[in-house]
Amino acid sequence: MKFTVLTIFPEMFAPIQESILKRAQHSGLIEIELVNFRDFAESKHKNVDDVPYGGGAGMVLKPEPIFNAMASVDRTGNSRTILLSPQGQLYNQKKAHELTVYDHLIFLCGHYEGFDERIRTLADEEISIGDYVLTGGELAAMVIIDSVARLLPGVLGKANSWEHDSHSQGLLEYPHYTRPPDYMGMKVPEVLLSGHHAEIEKWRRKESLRRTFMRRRDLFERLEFQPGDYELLEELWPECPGLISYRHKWQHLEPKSKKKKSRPMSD
Ligand code: 4F9
Repeated sequence: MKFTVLTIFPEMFAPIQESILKRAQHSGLIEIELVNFRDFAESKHKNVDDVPYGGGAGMVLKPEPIFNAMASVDRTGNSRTILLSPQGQLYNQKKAHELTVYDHLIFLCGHYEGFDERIRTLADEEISIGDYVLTGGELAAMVIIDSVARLLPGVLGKANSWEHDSHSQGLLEYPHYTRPPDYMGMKVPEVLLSGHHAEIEKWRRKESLRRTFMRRRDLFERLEFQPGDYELLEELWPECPGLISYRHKWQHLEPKSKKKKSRPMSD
């Protein structure tokens, strides 16, 4: 996948030239192209901003440099142009997966107090990474590039190693442990040392449900439970204050009791 970023601060993108994304670029899995739209400014002073019509504080990004920069971007592939702004749709893991279908993501990074409204017509969509204001769209573009790139086949070592990530099933991740089994009296749960894979999977699912309930009630309320969750939730509710009030949401998963039908004996 190719990522193109239109920014007046290309040097800000050093963090995504390291580690896993560095390797992914060297192996050709991703390409990151940085376009400095100041290079496309028309005035002799290369200014990219101007005072707002109607007055007011701060400067506004001019349309010409960004329109000219966009015209220089090769958009022959299946591309999507994204404007980063606090007024966009809220970003999440589902959205990251949705963006993996494109060959080319193009990011428009605003700065200063705002941008000329006509710049919005260049974008297919507008995304916010959270309800706060940044000094510009660059950090938001990096967040999206990082979270999308790691979902692409081959970027993380093993294919689909993101499947157990927090949020990928709408759940938070279970706790992880490595050696030693007892560190200063803090013990690794016995089941993880048992080698009993089915029991380990059940424990992990139960702890994911517990964590999601305790830490992210909003996510818990939107969960679609699986049949195997019945047993885990029935174990969990006596251990989790407040969970009992959600019991109606898993009662339909109660396994049908397999009563043996009484049938006439055939001697
Ligand atoms: C962009 C904030 C995306 C949150 C862009 C100032 C921004 C932002 N998500 N803040 N410019």
